[in-house]
Amino acid sequence: MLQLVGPGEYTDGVPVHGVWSAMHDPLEPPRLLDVPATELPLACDWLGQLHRQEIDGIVVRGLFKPSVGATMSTRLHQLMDSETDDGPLLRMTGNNKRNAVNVLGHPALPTSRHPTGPPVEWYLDHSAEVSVFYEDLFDDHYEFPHVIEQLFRRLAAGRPLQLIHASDGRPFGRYSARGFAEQQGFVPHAEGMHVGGPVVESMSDDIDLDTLFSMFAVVSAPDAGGELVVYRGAWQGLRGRSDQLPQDLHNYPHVVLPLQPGDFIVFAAGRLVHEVRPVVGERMRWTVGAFGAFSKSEDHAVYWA
Ligand SMILES: O=C(O)CCC(=O)C(=O)O
Repeated sequence: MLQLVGPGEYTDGVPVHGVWSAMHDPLEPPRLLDVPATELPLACDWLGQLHRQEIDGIVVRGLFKPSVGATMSTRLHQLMDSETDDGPLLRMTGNNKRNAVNVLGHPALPTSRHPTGPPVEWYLDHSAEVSVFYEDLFDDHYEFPHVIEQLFRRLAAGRPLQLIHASDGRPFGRYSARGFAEQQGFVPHAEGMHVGGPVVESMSDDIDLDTLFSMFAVVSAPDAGGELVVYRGAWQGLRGRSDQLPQDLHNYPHVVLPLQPGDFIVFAAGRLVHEVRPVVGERMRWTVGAFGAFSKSEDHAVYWA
């Protein structure tokens, strides 16, 4: 059964149902559609609704079997020990545990290594270097990028989702795998605060960066903690301004999402403040994800890592 999540928090993993008016009151918590993969309609335009800000996100439960996630997280653990000429393959993105993850891939957005985002050439070279590891990660029976592109088309009334390419034809990074170890998480932020980096700025003028979204699949869940919390109304959407978060953020309407292996989420991370609560226990939280945005013509969307 299709559920709208909210208001407030999940209780023991069970979403609280909400009844929504046609206009979304800014004091209501974010609106997330929550649907089992087995009950997805063959075609709908939920991503169009996300684009028009009628909803804030879509959670698809059980997109792949937990056993697929278990295989992927074993491989990711093995890759954590690999070295490249440039240092360890999986790097820490932040400089303290509360705001850091181990990442396979090179985010186009700021990290501790590139506080204003990586230079374009560096990003393209390093993304090509790590792309071979993804071929190993998603085995022959589970072609992850293909599954996501198909899912997107289905949720977006047929609109295609296309990987971004640089003007010389080189592909952007496709995905990054993010491993949150004990105590690691992300402090509250909205992706729209960081869109000024060189890689994002190099994107075609046809892309509407005010429609930025995040999407990721959950590969493994921690014993506790690691929930995604999405807030409403806490940021005015001033691009590139990261100093605007209210002190009393936790009083803002929000949803807390415990996510399980096999779940997939796409949400308006560009305009909505969100955080990942610190992971509790030894089991890592692994996700594989990317960022996306709609074209100005609204007839397709693009993604990159
Ligand atoms: O891993 C998560 O739950 C969220 C990561 C994040 O900040 C994003 O995808 O925008």
